[in-house]
Amino acid sequence: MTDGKQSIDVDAFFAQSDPFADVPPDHRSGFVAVVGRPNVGKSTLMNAILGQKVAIVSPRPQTTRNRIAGILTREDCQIVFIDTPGIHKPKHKLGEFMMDQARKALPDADLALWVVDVSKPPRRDDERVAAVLQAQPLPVILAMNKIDITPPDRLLAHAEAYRAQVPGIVEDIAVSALKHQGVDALVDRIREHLPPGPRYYPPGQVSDIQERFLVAELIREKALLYLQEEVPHAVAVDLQDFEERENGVIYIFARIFVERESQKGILIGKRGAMIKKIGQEARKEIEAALGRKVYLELRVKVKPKWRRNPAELRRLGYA
Ligand SMILES: Nc1nc2c(ncn2[C@@H]2O[C@H](COP(=O)(O)OP(=O)(O)OP(=O)(O)O)[C@@H](O)[C@H]2O)c(=O)[nH]1
Ligand SMILES: [Mg+2]
Repeated sequence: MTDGKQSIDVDAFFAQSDPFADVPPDHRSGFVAVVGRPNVGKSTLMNAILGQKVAIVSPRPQTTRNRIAGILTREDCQIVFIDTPGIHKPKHKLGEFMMDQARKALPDADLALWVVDVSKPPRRDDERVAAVLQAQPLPVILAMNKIDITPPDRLLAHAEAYRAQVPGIVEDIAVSALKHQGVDALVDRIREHLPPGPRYYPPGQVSDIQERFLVAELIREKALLYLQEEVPHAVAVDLQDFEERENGVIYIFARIFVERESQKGILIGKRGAMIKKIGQEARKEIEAALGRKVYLELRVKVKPKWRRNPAELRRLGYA
């Protein structure tokens, strides 16, 4: 190297930097569709598996509206989980979109992870899920969630009732996504049912979602958390502006849609108290997620029947 140029061993360079090259011979990989009725803890479980919040979570049913990929990379496997909206009987076009999202996750998957709330016996929506699963040739793993609130005698009876609904269940396992019980064991069982395969994504990638989507979702999550009854379901968040200002602060402006004037009143609250609380809580979490200081401005707008309006749904990414 007397001429000052460095020679590079090209093969060694690529072997080192190729995130896909370095997997052991027993490496497995595949796609897992996470399905179940609303509110059973699908998104909580996916987040627990990933050790990171990728999908929003709330006590209201029908929180998740889109398919969201969460990617778990371990030394011995890479599993792409597809979180889906809870399966239910749709009442409007938004609901139809959500069901479509749930169903579309299955044909591309290697395995279905059926999440149930084992503290309760199966109900009508669980039967809907069972029917969807039975129409697929996929192996099914039953994740019996919420064992932290399930008395042991009920666990046995309910487990039996859920198992009876889908003959193709290859494994069942009791977990608590909230308390992180049984989650690692569940991943080990999932891995066993996946084929040998490479990494599809670089190890650092945890999801397929964009920053803007996450921001809008975190705002919606806080609205879901603090609002009551039918209002949460009428909420959509339309991110209008997301830009870095000269002082390094990220300025975000979002419109929150509701369907009626009465809902707007509830969302704003007495002297703006509710929207302020939603904004404050959302801002804290957005700042943590982006690792930046955020200025968040929210405005509420009435969009009558947006959940039935194809053009609005398209604009909001629900089509
Ligand atoms: N006690 C208990 N609660 C849980 C557990 N897992 C989830 N939850 C709660 O159940 C509620 C629903 O959780 P989500 O993860 O949003 O449920 P989901 O199945 O994704 O719901 P949709 O997106 O509406 O289909 C939230 O209040 C969670 O905190 C658990 O293991 N134990
Ligand atoms: Mg969800």
